[in-house]
Amino acid sequence: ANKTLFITGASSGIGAATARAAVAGGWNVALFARSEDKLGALVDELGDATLALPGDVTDLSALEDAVTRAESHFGGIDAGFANAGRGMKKAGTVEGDADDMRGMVDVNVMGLLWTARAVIPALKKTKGTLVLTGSAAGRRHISGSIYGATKWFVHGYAGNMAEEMREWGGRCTVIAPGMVDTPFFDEGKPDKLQPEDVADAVMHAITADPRAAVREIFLMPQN
Ligand code: NJP
Repeated sequence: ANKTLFITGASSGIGAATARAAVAGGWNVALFARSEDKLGALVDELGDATLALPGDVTDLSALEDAVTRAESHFGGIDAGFANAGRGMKKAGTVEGDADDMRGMVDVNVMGLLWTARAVIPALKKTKGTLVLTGSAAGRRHISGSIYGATKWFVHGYAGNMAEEMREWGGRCTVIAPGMVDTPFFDEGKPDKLQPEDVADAVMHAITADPRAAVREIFLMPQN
């Protein structure tokens, strides 16, 4: 039977590109994000191998319901991709909008933890792989203090989870991309990764031979 990947932030950018790559590789894909219309368009494009599961990653019970639906629809979940994230226009501790700051921590930190909490029981049944979208900004210090700090959290969590999941045969990968050409950054820097480059890295992590744990992939634009 085909394997199944559960993706958050599936409606756009890296998540949508990963859904396309996974379907092309023979996987089923459960698509979780808030934008129902965009998930619907992706299901129209990719067909029966996909399932739209609209919801917000800050809502643990919405994630748990989505995982239950994906498991019963596809017969199991072999990999999870906690990828939903948001940035801030002004990310300074004092300059940034207070509600934006709270919202970003809620999505990038709590949303990631809720995704892991919801999907891990399913991954335990398949000895599956959890992939997290970190960032180059979670591997080095940048100006824009809060966004980078949320991504340092992702990297710290990923290392601990790799050890924790190994106890039952699971794997955890964190992907640290530099700038990617998605709606996430509106400023026009010329040299960026394409979302397909990150999708390739995710596919590598989840399809690696079970004896190999791909713990971290650091991906930068070459030019
Ligand atoms: O951005 P974009 P990316 N609940 O805006 C979803 C990281 N990253 O693909 O809910 C559920 O195209 C949103 O869906 P919707 C970045 O930090 C990027 O670039 O429908 N989903 C959409 O599908 C993030 O972790 C760069 O609005 C929520 C997706 O998140 C990841 O890559 C560099 C949500 C965002 O798609 C994907 O971002 C880097 C919520 N509450 C790391 N809030 C880069 N682009 O340069 C948002 O190092 N989403």
